[in-house]
Amino acid sequence: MTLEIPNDLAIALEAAGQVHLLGSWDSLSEESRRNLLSALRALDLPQIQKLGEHLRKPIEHEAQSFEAPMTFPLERTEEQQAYAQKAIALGERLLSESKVGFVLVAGGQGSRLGFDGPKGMVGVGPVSGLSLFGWHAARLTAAKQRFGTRITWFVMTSATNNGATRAFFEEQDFFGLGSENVHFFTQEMLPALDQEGRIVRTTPDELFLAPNGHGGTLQALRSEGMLDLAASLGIEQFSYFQVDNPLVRPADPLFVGLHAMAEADMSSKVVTKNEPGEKVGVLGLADGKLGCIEYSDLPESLREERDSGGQLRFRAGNIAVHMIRREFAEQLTLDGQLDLPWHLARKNLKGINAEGQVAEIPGVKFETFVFDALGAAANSVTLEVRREEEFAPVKNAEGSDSPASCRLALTESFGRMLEAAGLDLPERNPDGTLPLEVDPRVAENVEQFCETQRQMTPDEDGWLYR
Ligand code: UD2
Repeated sequence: MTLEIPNDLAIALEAAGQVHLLGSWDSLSEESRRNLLSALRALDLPQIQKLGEHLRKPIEHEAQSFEAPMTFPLERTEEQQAYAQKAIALGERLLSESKVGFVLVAGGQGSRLGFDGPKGMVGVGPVSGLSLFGWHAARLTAAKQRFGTRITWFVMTSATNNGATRAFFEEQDFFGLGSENVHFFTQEMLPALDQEGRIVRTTPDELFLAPNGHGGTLQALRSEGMLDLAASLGIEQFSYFQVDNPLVRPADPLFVGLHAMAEADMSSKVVTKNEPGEKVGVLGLADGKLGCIEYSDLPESLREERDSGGQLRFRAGNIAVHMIRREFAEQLTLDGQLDLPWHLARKNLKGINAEGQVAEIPGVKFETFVFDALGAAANSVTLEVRREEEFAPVKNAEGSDSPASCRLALTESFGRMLEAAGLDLPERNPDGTLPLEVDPRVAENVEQFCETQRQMTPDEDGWLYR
């Protein structure tokens, strides 16, 4: 018996303005019909209607007032130094009691990099070639060694890279962390729409789906059972970080402690913006609400404005590193209520047109952003950290924020460790990097490096401390 379009589905699609999806039905094979039906059944049509309404809305309301956030600065008064010491002690205790769980967001596609696979598989170790996932795992192993913390690692993937990510972790034997301590969860995918609000198809039986943005982490933690799991393990706080930055410190006792001492719901690390034109979002208050103000949303006069110390007033560059109280994530996602604003990315999408031909279709992808949850936080800490020590993201194939610039930043940070310990630096490679790598399990900063008595292991590609 040939498959036919169920009546209820046809009516629902018609009502939602999506009947074009059935346009090629008569020419589809049985298998394609089955595929299309299961994709259509999975759609949340009321939600898609809401997304369509966004397209028709006038340009979003622009904020009227902007304020810089209070930050816990790098240059500290004596009082702040004493406070930081207390925070470190508290952070170390919370880590040693395994009250912190680690959330890595790795659901986005590595397409901007031109890499065909999960971005976390990209190798950035200057000597070892260690992958981004491998760096994060090494930092977590280091935390296990330093604080005796049990590592619980929540890794968010999306349908685009879930299989490949899991396969890579298995192939790497979970980097020695134990498969029972690594919990994969997947974020939701959303259909992309054309400018009239119709769902784009990539083939006659496949919809154009894209991950719903890192704001989807919170809902996915809930719907995939991670919040319950965390509660059952006694985890009170989540340390949230992105896959693209191997310099991130997921287990930083100062950050954990400051966040906990302030009884904050959600906290952030920031780096000082290099210059007014640097295109990073800055943390700040827009109309009194804390969040990340996109470069393009900040009026030019404010982008340039300096405070009495001569520093940019809006300089708190967002590096997407947060502490999130577990109960805050629970409250935000209670009964599926999470209500983060939609951000629309308008792009030409490769899909099929009304005639069934492959074409570039002017379309829109919808995402929510995790930092929009800051606006709901009763308390929040903004901690300033050194860019050269904690931020070297891999975003582009070449130039700034590329694997090459990331490797350079890594070797510079290792070079500073050697210099502080009074050791000679090896000769630089032609690309300017040092043939040098310090495993995070040996040291993650100058102080730790100076305390170690490790010998360098010569490797065919350079010197490796491990
Ligand atoms: C993000 C921030 C920017 C700054 C910067 C720091 C936004 C809009 N901007 O820029 O303010 O903090 O990072 O590096 O976020 N991801 C998912 N699922 C998704 C989308 C993204 O897991 O649906 C992950 C992705 O794997 C990556 C991270 O989120 O780890 C950042 O995503 P991005 O590269 O799209 O963000 P970017 O570079 O525009």
